[in-house]
Amino acid sequence: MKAGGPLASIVRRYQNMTDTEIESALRRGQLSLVLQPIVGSLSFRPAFYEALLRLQMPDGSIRRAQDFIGPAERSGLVGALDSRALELAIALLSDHPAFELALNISSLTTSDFNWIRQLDTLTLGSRGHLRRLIVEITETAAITDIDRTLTFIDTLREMGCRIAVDDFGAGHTSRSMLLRIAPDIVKIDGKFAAGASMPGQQRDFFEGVVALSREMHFETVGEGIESEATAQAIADLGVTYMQGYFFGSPDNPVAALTAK
Ligand code: G
Ligand code: MN
Repeated sequence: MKAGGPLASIVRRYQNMTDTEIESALRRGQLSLVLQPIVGSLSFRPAFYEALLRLQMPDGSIRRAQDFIGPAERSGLVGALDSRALELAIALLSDHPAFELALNISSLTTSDFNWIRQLDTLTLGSRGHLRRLIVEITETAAITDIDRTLTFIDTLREMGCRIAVDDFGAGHTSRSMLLRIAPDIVKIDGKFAAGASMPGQQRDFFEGVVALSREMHFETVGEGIESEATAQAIADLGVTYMQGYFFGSPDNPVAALTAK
């Protein structure tokens, strides 16, 4: 189809609409965090939660982060989104002293020291908050601007936060990058989960990451676990934690987890 044809105009309109909607959601406070449990592989009980951003549309429908982070990265709005997500996360840590949260940040934010300044301001340097915050970054983030990203990571760790590398193995997996980052936690991409219960490349990858992590004292999370059989197979491979629909939906409002 030639550029500027009917499809192009629909796509453009959709993206423009999304930008306006994101700005309006930011202004109106229509962003919120939902939580997905990450369970211990021995206890099968929640150890901490991943916070995921949701945007409420004027018609009441809810958009997931993956539907608006990409456009926001292209339009420059992602800094404001990550800043809002941080405010919400710190408020959650304040309201729920037993919670530990993993928060995703955009690959653009991993070189934005304003985000760290905001974290410092919001927590007033309180170690009690900072040590309950895990910052999830993606492998590709580190590759874009490695020196700045490593400084960003070091600063966060000095403040008491933990670092998780998200979706490890999803893209151009690089063990050397993982070793340079030396995260507290490696999250193994969900695409390897289903294959973990039988011999093959997926299980080999899993075993390799678990062995390396054990040697380097990184904790591990098996992502995308959707069945009991997969959960058992992945627990047997020796991961520290597990996450996926089998253990809990990524759509728990905080109230659902705290209501008795
Ligand atoms: O990239 P990251 O791992 O932060 O993305 C988390 C996303 O993974 C959530 O938006 C959630 O919808 C999705 N997710 C969580 N658990 C599962 C699962 O068991 N299966 C699949 N396919 N997706 C999941
Ligand atoms: Mn994540």
